[in-house]
Amino acid sequence: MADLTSAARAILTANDRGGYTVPNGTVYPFQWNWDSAFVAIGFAAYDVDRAWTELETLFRAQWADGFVPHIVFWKDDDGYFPGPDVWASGTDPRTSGITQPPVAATAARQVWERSPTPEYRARLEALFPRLMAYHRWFRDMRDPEGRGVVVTVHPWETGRDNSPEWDAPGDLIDVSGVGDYTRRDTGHLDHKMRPTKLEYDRYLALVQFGRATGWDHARIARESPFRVADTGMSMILLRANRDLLALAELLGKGVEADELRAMIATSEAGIGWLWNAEKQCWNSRDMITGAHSGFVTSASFLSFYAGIRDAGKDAATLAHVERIAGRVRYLMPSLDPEDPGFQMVRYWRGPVWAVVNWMIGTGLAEAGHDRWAAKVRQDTLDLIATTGFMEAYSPVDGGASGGDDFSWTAAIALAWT
Ligand code: 9WN
Repeated sequence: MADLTSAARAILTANDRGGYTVPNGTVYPFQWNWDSAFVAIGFAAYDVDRAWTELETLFRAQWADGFVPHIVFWKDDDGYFPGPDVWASGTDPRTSGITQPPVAATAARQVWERSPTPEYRARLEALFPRLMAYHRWFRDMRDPEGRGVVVTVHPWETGRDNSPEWDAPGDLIDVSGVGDYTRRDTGHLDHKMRPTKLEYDRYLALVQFGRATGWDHARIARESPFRVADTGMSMILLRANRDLLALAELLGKGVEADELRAMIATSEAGIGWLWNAEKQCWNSRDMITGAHSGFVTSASFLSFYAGIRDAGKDAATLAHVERIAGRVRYLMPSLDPEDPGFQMVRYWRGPVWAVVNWMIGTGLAEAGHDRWAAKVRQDTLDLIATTGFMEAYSPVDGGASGGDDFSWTAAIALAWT
């Protein structure tokens, strides 16, 4: 374990660009939103000051309306496409125009609880209004109907980029005007581990759509050809709202605490819309057609993390865990291994991701499902110890998927050892 911990620290050190950490030095040379939140949780295990800095740097890129981008382009680098010129955010620093799963408030609480000193309380107090503004932005821009879910307008926002959950909703995206472009990801990595050309065309068509609106988020929420209630982001925001509420109470922020209680109540009342009664699983739903995705993915297991306690749904969800555990060596595959589209090394269509496992395992432990919580944690640590700090792993044989020396995988090793 000592070796794993020091190797994990070495990766965070190598990927530190001064105040923020790149997910991986070659493939992803900028600051990513939810990566930084997990990285802060990892830093908190041994350097709380640096953990706060990671979050503070991310929120220095927050827009005036509370939005926090999914990528911050602090420095130029040609190694990634699409770069800042394609996004054309018009902001300083330059950023993307979409967000990512809001893990930041959960990370802030984790960091705070590692070292609740007066010095860090001051930093928490300074960050709190920014976190609050981010959560209000989600409420106002991404749940305009008050359904208690998060409506995403881009697969990249979900962090589960090529999940099959986005296939059918993606059919409505017109890719005829996308034009030529050169991908960089397939220059660094085996194309079999990456999204297809059609998926990239869709990603870029949505970037072009957002850019044409001048990144007007209200308009994008109304008019985007891709609007999906993502079960992952919805569960993650519900959890983050609970964590932010705990911080609001700690800081004596009564008005904000009431606001957060209202957001939580809205989610608790509405999130059941994402329950697929036929498949007996949590899944995403297309806002345009109302259709359930019908896929059991790793996001289907985030309900425990979200703090949802429903005996019937919990039992059905645990039955899926048991069934899947009987099919693969390592939990939790990003797609049901019995699905015909399961591919063990293709990104979000099969591989295990350490950060999702951390959320699933944390939720299972909090809900008292100790056996499964222990397995998810141990499988994650076994994968890391055997294969290295990879981007993701085959749930079948533990082989590598994607890049190596990954910051958020190192962070989870630190959080869990
Ligand atoms: C697009 C950085 C990011 C993660 C995402 C993961 C991958 C980017 C890409 O890498 O997405 O945001 O270009 O493939 O899917 O979850 O935040 O690690």
